Amino acid sequence: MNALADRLDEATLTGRAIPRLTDTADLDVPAAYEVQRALIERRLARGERIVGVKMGFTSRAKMAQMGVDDVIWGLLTDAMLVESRLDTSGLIHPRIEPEIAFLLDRPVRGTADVASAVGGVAVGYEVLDSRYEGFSFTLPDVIADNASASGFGVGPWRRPRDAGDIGNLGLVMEIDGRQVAGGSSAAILGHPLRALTAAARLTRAAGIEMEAGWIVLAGAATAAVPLPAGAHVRVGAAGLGHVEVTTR
Ligand code: OOG
Ligand code: MG
Repeated sequence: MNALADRLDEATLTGRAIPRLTDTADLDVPAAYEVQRALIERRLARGERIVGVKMGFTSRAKMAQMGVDDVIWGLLTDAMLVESRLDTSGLIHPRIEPEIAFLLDRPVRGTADVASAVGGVAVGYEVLDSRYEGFSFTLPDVIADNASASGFGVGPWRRPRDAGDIGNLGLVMEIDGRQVAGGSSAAILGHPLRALTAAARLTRAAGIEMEAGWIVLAGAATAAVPLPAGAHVRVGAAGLGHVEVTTR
């Protein structure tokens, strides 16, 4: 596990893609999550802190884009949080996608009534950067690679009661004023709160407790698009406002 995690970690640090682990290693899903854990350990050893969970492949659009058909999860660290500017020069082949984000007000101890732990809802985005050549992978490969996590940003937090029903929100992503993706939050497992429940279930099964202050990305409702340098990206969700990022 450690040797595989080292390969992924080095690809992340150097910005150089590697062949898929499954080309040469026998890797099933449980083993892939062990590699993911070892990869996160390397980040923690460099002083990073876990700040949340990201869900992946919670919509058909994403599953179809990547040819994978199972919900996966990964961990977010403080170093991945993007303020409003992102230097893409150290990345391999970044992509960006719209997200719905939840902020937890209290720890989540079980899977019942996960919604009551939510203190905030926001529109967000995720920057993906698969460490694999050609952004191509099998399910165990992408799990080991921490679900392609690279960066993320969130817009203004709304209290859940002010956000209203988030089950069918229109999502729009623009790059330099041109719409590049659009969809509905209903595409996320039928309702983004289901992604939160799935996050609670899967992290719990892995012995991880979601803490107060953690952010959960529900998974993109649309396919991801290439993120160029020198671009201005704006992601909006009806009722949740906007979040913007400028790349260089
Ligand atoms: C894997 C990450 C998927 C999502 O929101 O579905 C994901 C990938 O597409 O490379 O973050
Ligand atoms: Mg995502």
